[in-house]
Amino acid sequence: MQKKAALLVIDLQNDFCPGGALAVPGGDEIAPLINSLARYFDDVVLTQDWHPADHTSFAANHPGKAAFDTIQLPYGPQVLWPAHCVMGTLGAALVPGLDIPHAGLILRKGSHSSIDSYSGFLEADRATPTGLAGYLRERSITQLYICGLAFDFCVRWTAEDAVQAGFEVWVVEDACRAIDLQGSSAKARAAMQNAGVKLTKSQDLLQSH
Ligand code: VGL
Ligand code: ZN
Repeated sequence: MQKKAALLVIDLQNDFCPGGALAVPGGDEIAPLINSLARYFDDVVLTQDWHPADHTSFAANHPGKAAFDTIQLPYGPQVLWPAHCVMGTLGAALVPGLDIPHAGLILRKGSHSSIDSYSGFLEADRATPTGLAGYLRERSITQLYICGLAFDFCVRWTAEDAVQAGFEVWVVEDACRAIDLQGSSAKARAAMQNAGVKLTKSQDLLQSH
């Protein structure tokens, strides 16, 4: 079978960059590198975290709770975040430095009020698919290179679900940045490796082309 690879760029949005509502340290640094990587791929998918204002992941929607607390929801534990990536706002927009005009799909996720979705494939109830696996399969894509924000949340969940969905998966570590909440970055690395995700560096990817 022919191997065809796509690049997934996760949540490169203003709110995840310094000055944004849920800033990831160094989040603004990786756009130029990701633009360079994207030139090696015919198929590029961008994801956008895209929440309604009443989203269940926002601390402000849970009286008495604070940002970064964890609560129990019907589908399991949920970290509460500052309100971020509210659909249609400037904070939810892709960062202006992203320059990938040939990206074929912008996939929005996390748009159901009562379910979060770190993963680009499956929402946090672990039952509601976004349609991304079908899109990729229909285009005969078997390999995925994943980069973006945040390494320890949306990149991690997307990568693990991608392996589950049957893709061969690499995370390009230097083209990611992490939130690093209570060791979540190291935990994410170990969990991804356990799940069969390969960690790589942009240099290795660029050299192999
Ligand atoms: C993300 C926390 C909440 C991410 C999204 O893109 O990693 N993290 N929503
Ligand atoms: Zn979110």
